[in-house]
Amino acid sequence: MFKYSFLFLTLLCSFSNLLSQTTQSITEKPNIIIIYADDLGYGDVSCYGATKIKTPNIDKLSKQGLRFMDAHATSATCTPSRYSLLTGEYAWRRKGTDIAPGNAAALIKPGKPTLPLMLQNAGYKTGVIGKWHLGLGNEGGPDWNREIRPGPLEIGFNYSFLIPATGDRVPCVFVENRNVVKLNPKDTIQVSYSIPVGNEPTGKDHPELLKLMPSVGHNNTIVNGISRIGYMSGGKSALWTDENIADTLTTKAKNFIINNKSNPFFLYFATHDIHVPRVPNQRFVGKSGLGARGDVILQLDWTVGEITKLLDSLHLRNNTLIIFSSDNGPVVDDGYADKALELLNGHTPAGVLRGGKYSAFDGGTRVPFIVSWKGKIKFGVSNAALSHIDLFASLATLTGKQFYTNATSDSHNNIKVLLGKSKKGRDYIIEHALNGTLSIIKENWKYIEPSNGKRIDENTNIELGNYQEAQLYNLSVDLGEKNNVASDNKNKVKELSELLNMIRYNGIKN
Ligand code: NG6
Ligand code: CA
Repeated sequence: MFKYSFLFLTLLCSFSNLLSQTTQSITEKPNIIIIYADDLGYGDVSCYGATKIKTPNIDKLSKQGLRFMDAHATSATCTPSRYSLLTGEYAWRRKGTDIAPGNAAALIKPGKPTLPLMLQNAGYKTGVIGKWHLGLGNEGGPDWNREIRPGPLEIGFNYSFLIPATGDRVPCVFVENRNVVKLNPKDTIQVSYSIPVGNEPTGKDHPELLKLMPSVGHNNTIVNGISRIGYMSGGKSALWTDENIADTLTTKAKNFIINNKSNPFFLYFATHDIHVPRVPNQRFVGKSGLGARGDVILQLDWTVGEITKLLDSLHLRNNTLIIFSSDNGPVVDDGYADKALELLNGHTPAGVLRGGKYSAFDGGTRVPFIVSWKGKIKFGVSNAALSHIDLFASLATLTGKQFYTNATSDSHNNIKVLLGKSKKGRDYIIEHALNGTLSIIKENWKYIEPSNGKRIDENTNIELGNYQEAQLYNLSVDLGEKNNVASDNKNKVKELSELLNMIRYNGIKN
């Protein structure tokens, strides 16, 4: 009896040793940097085919890694995309995760499993720098004059330096950890999204004070000669200067890297570029020949170069996984008369794709996606289907925190795809457009569910992709979604609409 138990124990020990060795050998803890651009389109950078603009630093990153041709943000707008990226859960499962006003309460509640929390538990120092747009504070939104919580520090980040919402929404101040930066306590900040507060001039009443005119909306409080969405007063010493946002964020990101170079770190670097208002630093003004929109693409490219050069100089490239992508597709005129449309000069921000930001067509969510990890990822191009929703489970698997992959059934482990070790991408991709329309892509067939939503967004002139009848596109021959072949492929429509509904209602995991 004793003999057998001993044998059993010995076998068990060697089995568990073997198991831990295997786990150890696949577990790695590289530094992880996600550079998350805003509104950058599939056709906006030269390594994705842009010819009217050159993005040498992004192209170089692509040459040092893998460029995905079929990678998707989860939504066609910012807030839901970012919610999904950080939680691994489709935002459309949660009410209140559409484009958030600048005084929204925290949308990701403390206690929810998140990407930064998972990495923190894996031993990482975690930081978020840049655009947040996921709300701050408790119900009713934050009091900007006090400690602001909950925020990133309550959901897994060790450090944060934020644009609270967007560049075009008040308050136009940075929040570092729990406080507004450079706030004079005697000059308190008031924010409202319903009624004017204080005596600050608005773009609506004082267009003569503007250096950049709105084209749609964006006519409330004027800050730095630009009128915004929402009203604010006070906080004069804390107001940002739009021309310096990219410099400030890049410096903060570089400092975070330098300060954490000796331990594994995760940096979620969410640039303001290329969102509106597009106000490039003087160094980039006029340099693209495509107006402000092109100039801020150059500024974004510079930002990427600053980060990669710093990593090179610190000899961290062998030990750093860099992911570069965008939160949603491109838009040309997004509410300011910055001549983006007039100066396009034949540039096609969405490349061959139909639609753009806000849209159910692929222009809404198919975005540039580059991964680079020197010595680990081979240079190349991948046609595998990939979604931002999978970063959570994939990075959990990489860093040995697999149990987190059960936290959300939406996020699947696709680490092999991400690292270029498998060409078989995600089984299906779900896309989420403004006003809620869902689409599904499986084996290059794309189904867009019927919708009563608007066909065209009158503000941006973007085709939203909403039709009352079902749409089916064969993306292998029709990436531009021009021929709706639903009526000739009724079985495919049935199969995909059923699969979409199953995912929508049951949250199945393949
Ligand atoms: C829209 C704004 C647009 C932009 C967008 C959010 C108007 C007319 N349009 O409502 O300018 O701010 O919201 O963009 O106000 S996102 O990339 O953050 O989702
Ligand atoms: Ca965006």
